[in-house]
Amino acid sequence: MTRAGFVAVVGAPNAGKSTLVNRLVGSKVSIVTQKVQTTRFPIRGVAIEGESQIVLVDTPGIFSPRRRLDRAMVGAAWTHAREADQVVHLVDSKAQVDAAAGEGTAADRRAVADVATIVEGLKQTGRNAVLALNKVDLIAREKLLGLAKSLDETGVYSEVFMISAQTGSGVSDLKRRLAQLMPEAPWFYPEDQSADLPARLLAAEITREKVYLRVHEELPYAASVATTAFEEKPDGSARIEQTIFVERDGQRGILLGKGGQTLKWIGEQSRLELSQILDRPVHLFLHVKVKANWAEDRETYQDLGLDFEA
Ligand SMILES: Nc1nc2c(ncn2[C@@H]2O[C@H](COP(=O)(O)OP(=O)(O)OP(=O)(O)O)[C@@H](O)[C@H]2O)c(=O)[nH]1
Ligand SMILES: [Mg+2]
Repeated sequence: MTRAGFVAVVGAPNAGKSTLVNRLVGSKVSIVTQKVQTTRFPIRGVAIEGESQIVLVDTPGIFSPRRRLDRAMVGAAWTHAREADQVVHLVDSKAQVDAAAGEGTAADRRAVADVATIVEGLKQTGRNAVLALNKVDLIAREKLLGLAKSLDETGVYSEVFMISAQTGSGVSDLKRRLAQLMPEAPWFYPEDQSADLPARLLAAEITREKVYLRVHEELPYAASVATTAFEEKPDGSARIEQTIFVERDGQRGILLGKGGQTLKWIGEQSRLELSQILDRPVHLFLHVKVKANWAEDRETYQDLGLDFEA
């Protein structure tokens, strides 16, 4: 008898959702950065535990949407939460505890508001979620218990786990439990498949991560990446062409850097990781284009596969 099902991982920006999904899957399927709102569209990672296949949907952080893209991301996160067999609500416990003690940053206070929004949303969907208190490596245990208690009192959680997605602490217990919660069903994916993200999209995500790593101060969310060509060569290598879109001319200069050094670094890092992930030599060609308002642009959603209404 096998089991298989979908688990939506929801949570405020920066809670550690992508880190958790990568850890549960055991390989990198979703990019992780220290910036909020890194994940822009739902990414599926496939984890296996015993006879269970757990398809994890790493959703964009749920937050108060402003831009069109943000609204589409929030909508996608809730759609997945409603359709999944189980919902895991991941909470950055450090941010919650700091904000409660009056020591938090503005981002921590926003995270508290986001958690309240998610609790409300869960109440409305009328379903229980598994609560996973994350980043327990950063806080004292007694503070954690208070947080667990107050969240449990909302009545929307069926159970509580305390984990560190980063160190892995507590994650195998959570994984075993999710495996039990999956319905009896044949597996959805072959055993050796860990993600169902198309290679073009994954390749674009890897480059976007490098852009963020290198120029996140100067280009907050101002860049998007599209893979424009992806060819398998007869010699077993892959030839990938990508365009990085920025919103203004000045940002183009920042991305290129002095003598093109910044773009060169981004290309080199991305190429190294892509050849590891794709397990073959990669020839990567990056272009930079200015496209004002790409975040308001309809094509952006179609490219990302986000449902879009309104
Ligand atoms: N100390 C610590 N840091 C963590 C843990 N889990 C994640 N992080 C860090 O938290 C930051 C955000 O992690 P992500 O996995 O990108 O968070 P996310 O929830 O996917 O964020 P968005 O996609 O922006 O919504 C990164 O810097 C991670 O390294 C943890 O258990 N402990
Ligand atoms: Mg993420």
